[in-house]
Amino acid sequence: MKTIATLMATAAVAVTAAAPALAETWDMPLAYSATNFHSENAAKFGECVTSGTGGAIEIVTHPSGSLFKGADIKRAVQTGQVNIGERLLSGHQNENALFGFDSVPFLATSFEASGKLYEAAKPKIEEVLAEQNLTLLYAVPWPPQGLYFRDEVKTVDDMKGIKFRSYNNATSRLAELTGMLPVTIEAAEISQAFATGVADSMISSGATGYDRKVWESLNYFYEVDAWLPRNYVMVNTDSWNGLDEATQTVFRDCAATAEAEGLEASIAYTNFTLDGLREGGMTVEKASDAMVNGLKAVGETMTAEWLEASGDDGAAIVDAFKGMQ
Ligand code: PCA
Repeated sequence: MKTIATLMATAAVAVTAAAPALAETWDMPLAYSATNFHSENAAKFGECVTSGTGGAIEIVTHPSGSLFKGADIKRAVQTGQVNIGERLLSGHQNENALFGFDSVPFLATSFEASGKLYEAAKPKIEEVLAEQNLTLLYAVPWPPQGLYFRDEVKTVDDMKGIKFRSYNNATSRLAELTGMLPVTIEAAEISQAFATGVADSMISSGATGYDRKVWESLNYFYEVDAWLPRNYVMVNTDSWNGLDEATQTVFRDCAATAEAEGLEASIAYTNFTLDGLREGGMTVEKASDAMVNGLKAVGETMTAEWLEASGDDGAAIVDAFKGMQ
């Protein structure tokens, strides 16, 4: 005959099993503002995991670098200060040139090419991340990168001496090679930087200019389609290994959806945001042949430098990508 105590213990176990007693909150730092399409996509991804796990894991996104600044997000995930986060992949180019595969000028200039380049690079990038206790979940490209200026610019020669906001090593190098003066500033802070004259130009997507309302300070956007950098979502590998298989499957499925929907949003945003810049009063046009030719020369130098810095692994990525054409 069961004692009261046994009955009570059994009931307690039943309650524990039914409710998500092990419910955990996973804080997810994001570098970009809540209104940015990557952040909106990450929020949807978070809801997908939260509902898919029946609330056992609740993902809470923290946009605009509010929990960790962009430059600190990877370290925070690596060291387990948070379980998950999103960051611009090429932001880590200073650690390892391979992370900059998607910011090599004019290597992949369309969504289609950028998808192939990512496919070519992904195994190596996953390996490098794994060595750093990080598991890659999904990655989404930004729209093609063009040049923003306060004043009209016709050629690369006109760029000399202009203060330029950079977001990774490649953008700083582009500034140096065109005679501009780079200063690294997170997207979340650019509106202020332009308003106060800390910078008068940048390379970025229409999406970021639109999201940050840069028409309040800048007047020209030249479509260059120099490259399409990616944001990626990473999980701390110890945290990942602590998840049971069913939970990992929920994460993987939500990640696949986020990757597909994020890409769609990025494609849709390309023209939508360029129109938005025009509505804001900016001149938006294709870069002139003279400007493109000057940038291509700079791009060749940068490509050679990247190949040298990334060694055999970088060359293998480029070869694999070219083999897909
Ligand atoms: N926006 C990000 C990176 C690339 C882009 O289009 C930024 O400007 O920080």
